[in-house]
Amino acid sequence: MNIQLHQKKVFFASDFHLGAPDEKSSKIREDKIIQWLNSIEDEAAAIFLVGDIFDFWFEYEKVVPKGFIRFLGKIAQLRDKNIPICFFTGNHDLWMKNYFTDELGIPVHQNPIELQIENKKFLIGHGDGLGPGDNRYKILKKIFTNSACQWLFKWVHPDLGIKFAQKWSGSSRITNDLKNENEFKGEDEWLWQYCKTIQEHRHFDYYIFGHRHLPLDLPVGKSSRYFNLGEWVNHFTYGEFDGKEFKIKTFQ
Ligand SMILES: [Mn+2]
Repeated sequence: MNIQLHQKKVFFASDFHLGAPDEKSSKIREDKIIQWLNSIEDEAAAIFLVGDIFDFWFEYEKVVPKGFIRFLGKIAQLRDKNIPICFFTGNHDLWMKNYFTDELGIPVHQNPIELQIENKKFLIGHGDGLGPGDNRYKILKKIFTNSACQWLFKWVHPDLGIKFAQKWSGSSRITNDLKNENEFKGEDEWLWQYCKTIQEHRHFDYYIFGHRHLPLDLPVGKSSRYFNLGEWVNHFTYGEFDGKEFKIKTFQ
């Protein structure tokens, strides 16, 4: 995949966690996200939404979860203006299938993708399950992505299935994450380690990940950086690439 900028910019954001921790605060966040999308739409060459956009998402044969209607409307409007949008699944919404692709022409990536924008090489992904550690989650992810498990879950009535999933998600939810994970762990930042490992045999100018909920801008070797996009419950951070430089910015 190759993106031409034509004087425009590419934008990146992740971890909106729409739906969490409750409807009221999610609505306020949703409004803020729409304001951000309004503010960038005229200069957006493309928008990458890098996982955990929804705190829970599951696509049944004929049913998708209620809610987020203004966000979805805004996304649809941007697509109708022909602005490319890319979704990534995160660990909270890894059950996205082809709904967004069929309805809106938005590709949904389950794994990191390589991308060239102007003359810079990007590796972009949510970041869950990459690098060392996080072994409990790596086992869970095997279960969550198992097609037999998904098939079984799909036959639970959505009113029950979604309620159960939201309870579960609440136990690992952003509020918990932020309690324990809001501090920079130095050399133990496992996504940073992951970038360094990749960089040993391949070169990317920019490694862009979410999942960590902490905005980061760290060197990976001499001419390469790892950026973490932060999240939208407390930080309201996003990435912006103008063809020359990648920056983490805060939406006010
Ligand atoms: Mn997240």
